[in-house]
Amino acid sequence: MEVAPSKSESISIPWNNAWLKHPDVMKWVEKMVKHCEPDMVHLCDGSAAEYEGLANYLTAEGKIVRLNPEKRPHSFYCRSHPDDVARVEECTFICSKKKEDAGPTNNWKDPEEMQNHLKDLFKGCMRGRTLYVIPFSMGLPVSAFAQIGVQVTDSPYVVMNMRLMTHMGSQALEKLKPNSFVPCLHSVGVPLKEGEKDKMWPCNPEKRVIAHFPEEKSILSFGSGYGGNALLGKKCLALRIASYLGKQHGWLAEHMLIMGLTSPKGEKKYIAAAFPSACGKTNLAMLTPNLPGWKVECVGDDIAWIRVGKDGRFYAMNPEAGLFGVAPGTSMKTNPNAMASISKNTIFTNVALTQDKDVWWEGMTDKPPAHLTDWLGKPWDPTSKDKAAHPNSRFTASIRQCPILDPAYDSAEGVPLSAIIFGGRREHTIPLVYQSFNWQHGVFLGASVSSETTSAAKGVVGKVRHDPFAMLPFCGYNMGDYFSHWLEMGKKTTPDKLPKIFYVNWFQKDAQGKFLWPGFGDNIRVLEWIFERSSDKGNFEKTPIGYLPKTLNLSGLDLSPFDMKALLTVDPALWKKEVEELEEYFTLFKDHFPKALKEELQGLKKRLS
Ligand code: OXD
Ligand code: MN
Repeated sequence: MEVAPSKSESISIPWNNAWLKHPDVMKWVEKMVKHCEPDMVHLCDGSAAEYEGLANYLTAEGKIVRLNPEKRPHSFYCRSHPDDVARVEECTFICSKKKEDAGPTNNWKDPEEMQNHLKDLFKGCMRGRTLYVIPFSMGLPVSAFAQIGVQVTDSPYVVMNMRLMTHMGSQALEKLKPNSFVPCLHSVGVPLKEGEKDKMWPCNPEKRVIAHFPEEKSILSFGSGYGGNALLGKKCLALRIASYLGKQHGWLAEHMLIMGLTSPKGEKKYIAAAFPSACGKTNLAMLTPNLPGWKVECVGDDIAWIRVGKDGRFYAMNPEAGLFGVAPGTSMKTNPNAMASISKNTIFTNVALTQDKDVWWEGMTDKPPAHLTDWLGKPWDPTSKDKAAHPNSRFTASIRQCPILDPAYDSAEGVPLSAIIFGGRREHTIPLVYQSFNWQHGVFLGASVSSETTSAAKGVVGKVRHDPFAMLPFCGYNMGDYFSHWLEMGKKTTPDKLPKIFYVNWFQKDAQGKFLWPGFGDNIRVLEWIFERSSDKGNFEKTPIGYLPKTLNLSGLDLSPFDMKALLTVDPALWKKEVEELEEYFTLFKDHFPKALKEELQGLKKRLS
């Protein structure tokens, strides 16, 4: 087969002064251009005009739809390929030099082998396309803790999303120090032949690979254009690479929301909470309290970088600039603040389209509007079992649009944490809320998180799996060493300065399969107890698994005492099974499993017997 000569030989990259200050980046980009062989190169400045230009281009190509400006100003709608709708954990690799350093919960490939494989895949992969160069900062560029990445991609949709999700453009370049950027190479993996018409959503599912090289701080992603697979600042940099950096330099990169909580007396505390994907972090981060006088403000809804501050307290910052939330289930009832955040300037992917060019998804309203087009682009039949929106359909919007954005989002240091919450989606066994006895026991609670799988990742939905610290898909090194790192972090300060650790489960069901707890705005009742307990106040009773509330503030809530009792029960028989399960799971980590957590497991066993 004859291969046409590459146009990239004759490409001149339009370097300007901002880039000329970064010869290391220029050299890397030149290498990528030569290898990927695009037809054109665009250096992104992150401006509104650039965003507008890309939106116009994709609209003209029919790849995105401009929504009705009267309903959803300056917003866009996009449909992905049906096989490119979620993170693909089976194609995600940690390529540390030693397999042991990736640990038993990550897919591992030898870095050299993976580089060779990817070298072949990326060769000429951008033919017929434009290569975009995106400088971006995770963390406010003014923060000493920011990490600067440079993503090369052939997806203009990814560029648009990166502008909302990261601090992108010249501001990131200005902050960049020599030889310190994280190179992030991404391609949808579909080169075009001369004159060939592009697909609506080009992707290459058979060859998908998302590879991380923690020791050399780089990321390569091939074949997917969706979410965490393609917006490389988010899961790849701010969690997998950052967790490795955190282990090296004494900090934590976590899959956590950060919220400010002000009591009716005007006292304010910050709380971070880790839940697996699609388990309600965005809803909790923006909660509208059902108890008078309480106020919630949102610092972040997905990722927290946590360090010990000069005063010995733990400080958390949100490295992201946007919200990439699951749309189904989001409504004026469940999360009015999220609905306000996405009322304009938003990109919607894989939701349903209304006749008057607005968006809809399951749970947005009780009754669907007539004549919807579903996420596959077909007229939707409301009587069919098929969903109009994909369960992992998403909205992308700047976090600045959140009406309850906490002013301390702009703090370069982050916010001091009073409490850390872990949680999962479990039908039984795990009570509504309990508190750890101390930091070490709290680390044990984090290591014990398990949850039903959701559609945020490709695969079976609803199966309970262990997801320690809600980091199973996001930890960039050996999870056993990660447990030790958490234990070490607890020794960096005095116990009185450590955030208190809690575990919650909003998802218990009764025998008929009905949720016992109303959740959403009523979760403030649990937060109130956590708020009190984080200052060693409030009621509690000691149980084998931790401190449980004797009561919660249920004023104004119609909940039967029978259900309340069930929500706060520790059933020894179920817990014995839970512990057996955990003991079996922890053997996976062999000698990387910390002794202190073995002691915690034995202690729990003893208390239950
Ligand atoms: C996400 C996820 O997109 O966790 O935040 O999958
Ligand atoms: Mn997430």
